[in-house]
Amino acid sequence: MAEQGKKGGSPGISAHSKIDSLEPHREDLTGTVLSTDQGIRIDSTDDSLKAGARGPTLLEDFHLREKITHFDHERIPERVVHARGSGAHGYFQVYESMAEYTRAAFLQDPSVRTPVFVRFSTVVGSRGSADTVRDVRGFATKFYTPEGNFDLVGNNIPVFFIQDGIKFPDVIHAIKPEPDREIPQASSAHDTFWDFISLMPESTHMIMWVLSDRAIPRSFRMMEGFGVHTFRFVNAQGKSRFVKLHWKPLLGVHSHVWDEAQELAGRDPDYHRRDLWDAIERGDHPEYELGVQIIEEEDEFAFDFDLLDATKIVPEELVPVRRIGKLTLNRNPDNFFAETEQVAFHTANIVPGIDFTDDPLLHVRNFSYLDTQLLRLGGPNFPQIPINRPLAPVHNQNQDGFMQQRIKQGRAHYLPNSLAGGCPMTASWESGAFVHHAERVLGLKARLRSDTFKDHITQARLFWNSLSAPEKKHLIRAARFELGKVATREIRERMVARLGEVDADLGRLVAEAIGVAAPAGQPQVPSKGTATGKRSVGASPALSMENTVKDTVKSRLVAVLAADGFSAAELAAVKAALEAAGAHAQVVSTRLGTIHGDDGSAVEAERSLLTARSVMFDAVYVPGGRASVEALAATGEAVQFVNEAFKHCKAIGATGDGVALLSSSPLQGVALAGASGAGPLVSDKGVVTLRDPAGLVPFSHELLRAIAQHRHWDREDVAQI
Ligand code: HDE
Repeated sequence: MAEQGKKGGSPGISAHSKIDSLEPHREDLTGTVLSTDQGIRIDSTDDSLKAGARGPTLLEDFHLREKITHFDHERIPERVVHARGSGAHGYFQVYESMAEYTRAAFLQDPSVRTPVFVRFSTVVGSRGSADTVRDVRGFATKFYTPEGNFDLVGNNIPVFFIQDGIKFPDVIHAIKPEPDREIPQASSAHDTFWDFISLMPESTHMIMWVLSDRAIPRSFRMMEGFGVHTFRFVNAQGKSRFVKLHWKPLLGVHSHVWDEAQELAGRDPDYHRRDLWDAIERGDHPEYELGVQIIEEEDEFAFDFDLLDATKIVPEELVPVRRIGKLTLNRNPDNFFAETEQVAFHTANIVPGIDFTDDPLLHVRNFSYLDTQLLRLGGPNFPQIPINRPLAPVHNQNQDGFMQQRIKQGRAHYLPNSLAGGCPMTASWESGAFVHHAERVLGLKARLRSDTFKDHITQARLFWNSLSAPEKKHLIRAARFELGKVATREIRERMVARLGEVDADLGRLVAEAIGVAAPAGQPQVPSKGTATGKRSVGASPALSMENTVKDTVKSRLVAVLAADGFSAAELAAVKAALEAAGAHAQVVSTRLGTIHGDDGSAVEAERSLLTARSVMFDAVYVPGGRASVEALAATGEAVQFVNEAFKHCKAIGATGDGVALLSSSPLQGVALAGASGAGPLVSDKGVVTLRDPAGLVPFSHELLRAIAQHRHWDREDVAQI
């Protein structure tokens, strides 16, 4: 297991592991000799074969031709959606047997670690587009279970734009760059998208999510995942129940602010990919709990929405999410192309014990993924690519096709046969076969939409009503931005009318910023549930990110602004406290390299004010030391660094003379230590300052608390974002 050793080991992925099964395909070039693809050793790869040093290149140079030809064929088509992605390996472990609900083998035994590969993605942008754009994020997980691969191909938003998959090409054509001018890249803020949405009432709930902070996550490690559709769990006795699947990140659900996300798209377009990679390399393994909402079949019609409608959630307050296991991502891919690019997820990759419902979005997906992969991966043998291979044995009579890797023996490639003893034989439910749930189906063949799918406003309003005041403000600003980029006035009018249906204030506040009349106020109609006696809620606290995990600084990045002459005692004490709590402190200085403290001690400045901006960090700390603070203040960039962190509502700390750097920046309305009347330790709106070095312990404690809050929205009253 040389590879495992190289990556520092992968706890949990041992004997019966994906790495083991892939090992023959992994290649370490260390100590090898250069050869052609035919295994011929090569004497030089720096000069082509020529007739004389200045003469023509010869066709005879088979090494040159092979090398260039292979290069010419390196690209494969990018995914038609979700082209930009980042992957990671890990494992899943169930907390306790779920046998009562499902016979799926990987959900039975808490001692078993099932290997997984996860790919996170944006939806709209091309492969090279920026990570931090406003968009839905894909969260696709391949479980390599002993019964075959199970793919949970989810998103970080629990609903979708459309109810029937036949509309998928339309929504994607509308949101992708406009076909005549091929702009904008990776953005929904343009006419065609909002034109389509304004004519599609069923998208109302989804666009509330897309306009919310959920669509600009701080990290893949800090977002939820959702299976979106209602699936089935089926137990060994064949009893079926409905199930909604969730991923709950242990670090909580956190987002960027819009201005920060936009700046990052320029300053570090790989921000999320880098964040995931670095976290795993550092040992900050992302963790998510698998949550299930289980609904008895008898309750299929108990709610004020249809369980088959992918534009609806099952509010957690109606059906609690039970956390049944944990996903841990602990290993970066060895090769982006071979793994992250070639991985092929498919909603129809399902194992016994899990099954589909009649969600019309899901049914189209069950067709689409295989179809698109045939094109993208060049033929029907892509399941044989190492990252896609199941751990479970594969035996069937599929044969031939481009890039066939298997050499099947024998001549009876058909069933039934007698020449091969009837093999491979079929199995039964009892012996591990997938047997489709025997659902009774009755209906007229017609292009229809169920009446139970036709309420498009109640849950959009539920989402809006469940947000905190800052989240509402952000959503309004997002709508102003998106619609403000729409040139066609009628589209803007139609959209504010729709937003006004969700909430009159929302419609009015957006309208007034985008040059259209406020929509006529809509009466707050009670939800259908209230009218029909079905199960419903008016607000769902689980939908607000305000109620997420806010008690940890684990894996957070804190910039320490320091230059020669910094207070060594202050920096050391605060850095130690941050690191003890699981955060990471990085010194940012006027230049890279070693800088010296006031006692002559040395620290390494890993980043400079030229290469690092506050948007790349979760918080800022400025230690004292007059020379250090004066050198920083002289650059202007350090002041901008602090200002921006303030504007983006991040925790800021300063001790001793470091407080002076804060005083030189316009942190409006914030009390600082040592300012007239303020005491030695002051904590105000996430800005924590200390004049008296004796108080470093309570200071660090307070700074950690401020960082754990993630953002201090109470500043938004004074800062224009
Ligand atoms: Fe996808 N989707 N999708 N989608 N989707 C693809 O498959 C499609 C939908 C999702 O990291 C494609 O291999 C249709 C919902 C993720 O490789 C394609 C419909 C959800 C990924 C496709 C949907 C998703 C994809 C493009 C409506 C959340 C990336 C390349 C019926 C539950 C997987 C590919 C990865 C990728 C089709 C709707 C999630 C074209 C037709 C709803 C995370 O097959």
